[in-house]
Amino acid sequence: MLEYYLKNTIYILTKNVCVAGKGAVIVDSKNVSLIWDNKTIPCRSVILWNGTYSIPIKVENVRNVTGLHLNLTFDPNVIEVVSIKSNSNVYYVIKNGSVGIVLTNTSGITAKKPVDVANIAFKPSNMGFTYVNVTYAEFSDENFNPFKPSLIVNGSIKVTMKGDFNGNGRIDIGDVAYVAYVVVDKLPEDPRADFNNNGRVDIGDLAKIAYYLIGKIDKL
Ligand SMILES: [Ca+2]
Ligand SMILES: [Ca+2]
Repeated sequence: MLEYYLKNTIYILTKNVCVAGKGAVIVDSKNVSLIWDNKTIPCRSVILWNGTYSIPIKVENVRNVTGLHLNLTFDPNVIEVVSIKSNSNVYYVIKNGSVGIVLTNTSGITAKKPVDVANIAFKPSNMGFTYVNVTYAEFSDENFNPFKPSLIVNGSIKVTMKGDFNGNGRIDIGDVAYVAYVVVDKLPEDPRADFNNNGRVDIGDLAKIAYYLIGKIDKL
């Protein structure tokens, strides 16, 4: 029993969260995309700049958890946290760069494998990178005694501009050249460069970013 609890984990946005293909490609007039940086699986969802999106807070290896108290921090210059959603009873307070969360579950949360306990709804604020760190976490067990998770895995969110492959915050000739290299297979396939949404990076995508750079088209 004790060993079971020793392995319990809380985490945000690990490699399991963001699978390839999550989030259909959606492009808005500002040509801005948001990329979830999960470190191991490339996830290149392009989403609306002014939309609201969510990342899950997950737990695993827990049994009969009756409550959870969390504090998260993030860079408010990169994202704005809008709300915390959960199927459990949830209370939260959003401050500048942090969010405090209390949730209770009168059925008890039991999970060997990762399950969502809440979702962080956020909007991108600016291009950039932010960690989403768990700075405090405590569970309540079936006897209402608090205990700490044995492992905490922090998350991160990266907001980038669509087509900015060299990461300098603007579309430039370097980005166009990058696509040219992908098209001729001198660089690996990169779904971020599929601007015409036909499932592959081809000459049409190269033409699109080239025309965007010289102003023939106004949307990538
Ligand atoms: Ca660039
Ligand atoms: Ca294409």
